Amino acid sequence: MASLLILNGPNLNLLGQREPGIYGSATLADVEAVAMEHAKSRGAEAVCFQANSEGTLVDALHAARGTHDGVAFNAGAYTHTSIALHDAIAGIDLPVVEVHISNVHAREAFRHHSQIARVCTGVICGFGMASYTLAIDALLGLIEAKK
Ligand code: CA2
Repeated sequence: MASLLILNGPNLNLLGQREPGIYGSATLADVEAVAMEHAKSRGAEAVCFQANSEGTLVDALHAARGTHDGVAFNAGAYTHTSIALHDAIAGIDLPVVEVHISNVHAREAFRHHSQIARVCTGVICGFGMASYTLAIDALLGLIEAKK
């Protein structure tokens, strides 16, 4: 059974508590429950983890190697700043899909550039909570095609 890591970065623990106009009203627990259920319905497993600090996210990516078959990663604002996350993704030899709830390209200019997209397999943004289920489908398609 394929195992996916659903990794969320800084401030995503606040989902559903503020800015519902941008991020919707679902909480992180809701997002994680939908992701786990969706993976299960596809015969796979989703394991969820959230951290606010960059180093903990680097550690989570390193630990994914040999444990999971792919990662759906919403790096939050570190997407736009973190070379450390770029290097961690480049170092793990796993498919990583960059995920965003909002359409970052329709927002402030500082959100238009991603430091991690270059080393991700693909990017999904702007579909609200469905960005995660789309990322799961994309990863499972890749994993299946590799068999
Ligand atoms: O759209 C996304 O998923 C983002 O990754 C969310 C990040 C943002 O920095 C990225 O540019 C795009 C921010 C997550 C913060 O989420 C909050 C939710 C509720 C209240 C405050 C922050």
